[in-house]
Amino acid sequence: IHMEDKCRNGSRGALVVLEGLDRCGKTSQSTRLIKKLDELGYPAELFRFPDRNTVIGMMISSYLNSNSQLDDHTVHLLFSANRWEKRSLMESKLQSGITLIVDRYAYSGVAFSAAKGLDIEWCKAPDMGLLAPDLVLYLDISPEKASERGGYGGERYEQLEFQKKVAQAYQVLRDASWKIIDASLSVEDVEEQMSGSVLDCAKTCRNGISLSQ
Ligand code: DGP
Ligand code: NA
Ligand code: NA
Repeated sequence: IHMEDKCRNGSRGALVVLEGLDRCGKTSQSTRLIKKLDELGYPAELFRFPDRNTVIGMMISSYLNSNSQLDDHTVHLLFSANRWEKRSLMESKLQSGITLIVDRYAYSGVAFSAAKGLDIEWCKAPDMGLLAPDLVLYLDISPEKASERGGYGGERYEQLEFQKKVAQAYQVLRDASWKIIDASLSVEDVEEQMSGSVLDCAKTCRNGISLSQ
């Protein structure tokens, strides 16, 4: 996905994205990372997509809860619009030195829609121009193992066969810059795998070195 480089020089926060299947543990890890960064003197904030608090986010939430039906292309564009509506806020936070931990981003956008059979290039287009992450952490877990975790099956996409397709789509999107995390381990061990690279990333961005490109 072609996304835009951020501030080219000067100190700034890092844009760290967590991706993975449903129930891979992203949400609890994001919270832990924020706490760790804060403790070490790196101001950090959590962003989560979809952000269900906006008008667009409420439409998405209703769709995910199967309270409304939407065409696959339409919902794809809503998810993208939901990221666009936070773009300038994210940019100003990064510029003011805040590191952002982002629970899902454009990769989810492409992976979940490609899993439905939509054309992958079509899926990438609306997210072009969003801010490029400095670090992508993929919390790797098998669809089978994720499906055994508590709370599974509550929303539209939380079905084993569909998640298998999402996992395949993520594999196509992955590149060498992604850090693959074994998300089948304990919460502590997963955090241990992630925190070093997140701190390095925050430090590098604070020192004014751009990581993307
Ligand atoms: P979460 O709040 O992280 O559990 O996400 C809700 C569900 O929406 C989850 O099944 C993943 C899916 N999802 C997240 N972002 C996107 C997106 O951009 N497009 C599509 N189609 N699905 C998404
Ligand atoms: Na979910
Ligand atoms: Na989540």
